[in-house]
Amino acid sequence: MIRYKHALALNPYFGDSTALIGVFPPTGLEYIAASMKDLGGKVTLLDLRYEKAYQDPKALSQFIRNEIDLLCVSIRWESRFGDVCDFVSQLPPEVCTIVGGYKATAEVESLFDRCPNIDMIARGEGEDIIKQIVTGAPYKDIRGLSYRENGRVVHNEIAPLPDITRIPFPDRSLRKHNYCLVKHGVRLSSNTFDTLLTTRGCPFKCKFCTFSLNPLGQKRSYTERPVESVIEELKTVTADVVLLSDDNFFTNPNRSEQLCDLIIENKIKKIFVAQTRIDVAKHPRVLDKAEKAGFKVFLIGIESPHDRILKQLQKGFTQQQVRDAFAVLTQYDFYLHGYFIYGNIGETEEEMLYIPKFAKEIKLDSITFQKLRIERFSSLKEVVEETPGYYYNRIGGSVYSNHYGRKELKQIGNRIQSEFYDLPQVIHIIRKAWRIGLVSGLDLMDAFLKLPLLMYGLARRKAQKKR
Ligand code: B12
Ligand code: SF4
Repeated sequence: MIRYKHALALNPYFGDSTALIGVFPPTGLEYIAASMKDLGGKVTLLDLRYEKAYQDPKALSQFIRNEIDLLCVSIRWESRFGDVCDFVSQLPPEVCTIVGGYKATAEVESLFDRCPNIDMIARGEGEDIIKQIVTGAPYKDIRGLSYRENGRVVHNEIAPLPDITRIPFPDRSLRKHNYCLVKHGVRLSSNTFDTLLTTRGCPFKCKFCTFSLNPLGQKRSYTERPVESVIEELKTVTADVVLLSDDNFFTNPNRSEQLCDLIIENKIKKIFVAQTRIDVAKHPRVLDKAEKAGFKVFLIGIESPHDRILKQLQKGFTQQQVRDAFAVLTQYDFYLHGYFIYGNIGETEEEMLYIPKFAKEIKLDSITFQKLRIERFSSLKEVVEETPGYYYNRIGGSVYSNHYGRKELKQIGNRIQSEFYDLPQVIHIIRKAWRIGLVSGLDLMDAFLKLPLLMYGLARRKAQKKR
């Protein structure tokens, strides 16, 4: 028995702070919509970042009351959690509402408390759960489900991780618009964007990372989709730029090479952005093929220039190995972006401030750097708790110490930012992005003309923040 006629898959995030992330679709929610789609009823997908009229909960409620008998909401991010709860709690209580996502799983109890209209929460990966719900399985039998019953909340046992080789990939025909790079209401590139997931999980065990854990703390075993299915999905992608959102696209270099071959063979012309480890530099043949297949941006987890900290984070490589890898990677025309972590245990100010220097030495084009954070299932949690003088205020929050509190780390962060992003670096970034075809001359001219609008948007956001 199918339990719904018309389901709404809702991405409830909107507003300036997620404007940049508006560039990518809500991948997890699209997987959920695809899993329900062939089971009977109609499915509508609404991404509130692009649906101004429905950012008003009254207007959205009206639509839901008129049309919808199953509401599926995705709550994924730490940021804006409070706003999203307030929004969801205003939606019609009479419509069956199920919520899922990384953050929803971590906050099951608090979500049920804050949103009395939520009937169920799918914990962890939700494809199998949603299928059972819509096909009428008794709630008590659905593993991974938490639900209300007679005024209390029942938590069923943990669900096994779904087999990704048989999960349908996102159906892009459910989208109503293209995903674009918009900042403060100003479109910054003529390119359109999409994401594609070819694997789930990661076999490495970096100590700070919960990427490869699902939100229940279950280690996500590294699983690959068949390459034929990836190519089939890729053929449905109309966007110009595709983020391969695998934790590490090059985990299995033979498979990556095979995918590159198939992209070339099938004449698929896209700009690919891939998350990777430095290990990819050991495979020049894969790099050659990746370049030919249209890979242009590598997002690389480096984390620290210091061997002591790399060891502490169990990153699995040394500073010298990073240097060796970049000596290879910089031979290619890839745009190289590095991720760093600062404020690590025992790290001095001088060591933190070496990040921008090191990044320039190895010729990274751009960097992002974050304070060390503690996630619920991170194995660093115990280390911080056992180290005198170190503390964190909340799960998901940053680590501070008696030496480096919030203010000190903010100042250090500002210095890393200004020392790396000086004028020559900014000019280098623009020139490189233009040279390798990430932005066109027209985009640059257009962005220049829109500069006043952008500044206005930025000023307005700053003013809103101060209020
Ligand atoms: C790709 C990615 C990105 C992309 C975004 C791509 C996109 N499509 O949105 C980019 C690079 C932009 C990004 C940015 C950030 N990211 Co990110 N990202 C990821 C990554 C690696 C993969 C996400 C993904 O596609 N997963 C695959 C899908 C299928 O899984 P899913 O989204 O969880 O959905 C499943 C379930 O949650 C559930 N589900 C989800 N919704 C629903 C709804 C219903 C109704 C049901 C039943 C089930 C359900 O079922 C889905 C299918 O199995 C994850 C790590 C990971 N492995 O998940 C981190 C992750 C999501 N990111 C994270 C973070 C912290 C960030 C940043 C804040 C980092 C930063 N400081 O800049 C930013 C900012 C994002 C923001 N909005 O503010 C954290 C989130 C932690 C949290 N609770 O906030 C994660 C979990 C990594 C981590 N462990 O630290 N990210
Ligand atoms: S940091 Fe990257 S390589 Fe390390 S465990 Fe996480 S996803 Fe894997």
